[in-house]
Amino acid sequence: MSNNGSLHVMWCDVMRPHIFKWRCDYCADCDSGKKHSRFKYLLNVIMDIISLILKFYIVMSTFKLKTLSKCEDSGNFSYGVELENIMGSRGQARTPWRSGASNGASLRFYRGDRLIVNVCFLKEVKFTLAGILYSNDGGVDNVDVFVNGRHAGEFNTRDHSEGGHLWNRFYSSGILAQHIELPSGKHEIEIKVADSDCYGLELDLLVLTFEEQVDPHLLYCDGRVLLSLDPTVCALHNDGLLKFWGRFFRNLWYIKLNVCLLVCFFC
Ligand SMILES: [Ca+2]
Ligand SMILES: [Ca+2]
Repeated sequence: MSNNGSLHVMWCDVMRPHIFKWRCDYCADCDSGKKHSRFKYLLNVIMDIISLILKFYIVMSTFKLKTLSKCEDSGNFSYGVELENIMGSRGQARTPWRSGASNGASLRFYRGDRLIVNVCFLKEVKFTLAGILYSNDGGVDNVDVFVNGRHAGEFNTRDHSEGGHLWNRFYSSGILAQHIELPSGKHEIEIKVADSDCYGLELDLLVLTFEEQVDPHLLYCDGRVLLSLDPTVCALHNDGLLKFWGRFFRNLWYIKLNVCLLVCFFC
């Protein structure tokens, strides 16, 4: 047998183990003394190496899954609600793309803006408002959180600026409220910007941590955004000119101003 044939036989002896079952035909050919071209031999070596890499990847993935299940065994089940999705499609003026944000986008909010997140449970639950991911580039903002109309927690954003670069850097508010017990049914979580600078802040993700696993498909029922009736100049600018005029007639402050101007005109 030629050197090439000896190599084939050696290869078959080494690779005969069952982890390379798909190569059995090739090895059987080798055993029978059938010669293969050098190209075919190298091709099979490359295929075996790719197979080894894939098997290694599968083993590592399995290890990761086990690590996750250990976290669940500790009794905590965390779920996140992407807050920009409640406003609508991503990439709009109020939902800018952010590479540093969860889901790749966040929700731009200003003083007086409110966000209603309705959550649904099939059974009684006990959970923690584990935090809200946010970004801020500018003055401090104050955010209140209510559960079914009752004040549950609040946080202040970091007061610093780097010329706009910090909008893509997201921080956690920290735990807002613990040991919240709610019966089955629909419940309301409200996030309100109690105060802000002109530029407001960006809300990214609301994180809830439960003591027992809940159905993630039923957790978020629906939500809505209630924009401030007294928006900051930055909010008006961000929403565009048309929305500006829409707000002009809805806004109480402007209505009062118009009434004063009319009174002055007729006097
Ligand atoms: Ca701010
Ligand atoms: Ca997000």
